[in-house]
Amino acid sequence: MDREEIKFPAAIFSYEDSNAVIQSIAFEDESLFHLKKLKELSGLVEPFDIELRKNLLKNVRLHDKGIFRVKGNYDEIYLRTRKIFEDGKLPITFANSHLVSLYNVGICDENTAIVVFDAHADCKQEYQNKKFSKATWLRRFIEFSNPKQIALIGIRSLDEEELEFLDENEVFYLTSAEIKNNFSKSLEEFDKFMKNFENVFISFDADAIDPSIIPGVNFPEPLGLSLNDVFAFFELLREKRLRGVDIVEFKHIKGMEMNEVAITKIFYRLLDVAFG
Ligand SMILES: [Mn+2]
Repeated sequence: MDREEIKFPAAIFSYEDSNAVIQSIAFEDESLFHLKKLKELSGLVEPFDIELRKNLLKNVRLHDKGIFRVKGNYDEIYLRTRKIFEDGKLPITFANSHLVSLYNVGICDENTAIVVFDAHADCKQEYQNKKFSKATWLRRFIEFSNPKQIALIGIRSLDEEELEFLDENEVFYLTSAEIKNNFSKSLEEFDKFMKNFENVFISFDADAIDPSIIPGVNFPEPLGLSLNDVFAFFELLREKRLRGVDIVEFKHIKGMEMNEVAITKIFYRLLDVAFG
């Protein structure tokens, strides 16, 4: 597996001294470009947050392992994530494809909620003749694990079969419209769901956010969440132990920095939830 030594400017710690470790996964050359742009433009974001009156990275010691080009052997993703986790550090994976989450959630025990922010349910039986893809990964996971561990936040694009599958398996979900129309009730329901778990794994698809804020995604869907919406959900996770984070499906748009700035803000906010 090839590796490129390109790091987030904020990742200034050695592996040994770190408490959070970033790995980026590129399945093809194009995503390598998007990952590089994210790292470069993340430098535009001020880690100090005026609303919370603190530096979001104050207690975070970030290490960046660089960008891995993965061809075929996806188990390597899981093995590397598990190693970071077993070393007592928070594994954070950036990738253009949501498929990485299928491998990374392998580190979750039954006491870990898997919270997926996404416009899509990713529960298709097959996608483009593939059983393992960004549009099928959550169905594959549910087929061999406990669907009651999953919370799907912000969905608004799926087909009848996917909805049937979610309902049959009693997956907890909140649609984007439900969240918009009844914000406090949605937070309450999510809080109740989280009461069953001590730990949390977050799989964050950038298209959960409205494309007027993050247009640089593979499958843009209107009527999405705002950054403040998702930050309110994050706030309910402060008492939990964060086991892992995936941030996926984003891409660079030429001449535009907003995608990367918004994603970095989400990233820093999650780090503060974990360590702040
Ligand atoms: Mn999606």
